[in-house]
Amino acid sequence: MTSTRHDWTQKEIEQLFQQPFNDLLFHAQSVHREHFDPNAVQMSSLLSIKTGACPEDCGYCPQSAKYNTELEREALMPLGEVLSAARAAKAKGASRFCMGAAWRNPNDRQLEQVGEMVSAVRDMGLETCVTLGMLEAHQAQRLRDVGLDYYNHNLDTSPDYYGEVITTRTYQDRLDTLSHVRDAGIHVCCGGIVGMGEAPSDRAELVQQLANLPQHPESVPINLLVQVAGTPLYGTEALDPFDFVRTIAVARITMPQSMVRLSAGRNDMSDELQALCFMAGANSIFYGDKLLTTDNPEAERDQKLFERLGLHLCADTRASGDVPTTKSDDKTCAA
Ligand code: SAM
Ligand code: DTB
Ligand code: SF4
Repeated sequence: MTSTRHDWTQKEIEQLFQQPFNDLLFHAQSVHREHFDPNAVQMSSLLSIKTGACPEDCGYCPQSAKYNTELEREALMPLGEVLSAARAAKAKGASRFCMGAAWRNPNDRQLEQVGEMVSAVRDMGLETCVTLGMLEAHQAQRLRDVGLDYYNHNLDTSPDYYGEVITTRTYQDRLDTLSHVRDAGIHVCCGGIVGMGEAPSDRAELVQQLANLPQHPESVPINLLVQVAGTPLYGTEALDPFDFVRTIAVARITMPQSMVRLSAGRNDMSDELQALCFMAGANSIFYGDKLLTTDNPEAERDQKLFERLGLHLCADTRASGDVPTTKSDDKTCAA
């Protein structure tokens, strides 16, 4: 049984990345099988509950007010609309509903409004996740009290490359929010984006940061940059797809018990590339035809792909519609 470590050196992680591709995939798939049903995939659906006009300057993001991306800004969505989107996601087979807001951080009034959405979505028998930007400790506790299952907050890239991408908040700000979420007892969803022009060493450092957190995130989204015209990173040279697969594999090896999510960027990936990502240990996807503001594969295409690959959904305690009595976790995808 592989042990769960939190002391990875950069050199060790770089050596994992540099293994011959077949060796790396075999390694990752072997680790995957120790902990998970290799044919089970978890599905989360996303909804942007507040869109655009964000004061931050994240160089990849179509929602930053600093870039002209022709995105229509939208105020906080009314509760009823959120619930109909959640109902539709559940009917299509999603087990988790993730709500994202284009905020630097929520204020306490906004947090209460999101809290109502979380409670109502949870009552529908879905797991809940929100991503709202930076949180203070009391805000994380409040979200725990309303029953939030997961908070998504990404490190995005390595500490070294970070300043090339974002200047309006620091790496340490992100680590602080993550520790507030962890301390509140909410499951952590934390990953990053590759294909932003970073060096191979930056991808290794990103994985190192994630794997050396005091506790591994329960969910690790690996996003491939979705290039949006008007953002500073538009036109970045495309990442070699095999390097994307390698990133998934090394995340799987270093965080053996975490769900690794093949996240943004699937719309531009072939079915074969996605299959390689599942082989490398990805066991979660974003499902539904939209991410936050950009396109994701149609649900029907994913259903067909699952059928062709013999993949099935993770058994989910909430899928029956029963209101859970205990906080569910991802053990339902366990080997
Ligand atoms: N505003 C909040 C924040 O940044 O924490 C929450 C929403 S933000 C859109 C959530 C995450 O989406 C970002 O941290 C980033 O990792 C990811 N993301 C945003 N734009 C992306 C893009 N063009 N390609 C890939 N991932 C992206
Ligand atoms: C994550 O790591 N990826 C998702 C989710 N967490 C919030 C967001 C991807 C956004 C892609 C660009 C967009 O659709 O706006
Ligand atoms: Fe704002 Fe989040 Fe986009 Fe950054 S990633 S610009 S914080 S919405």
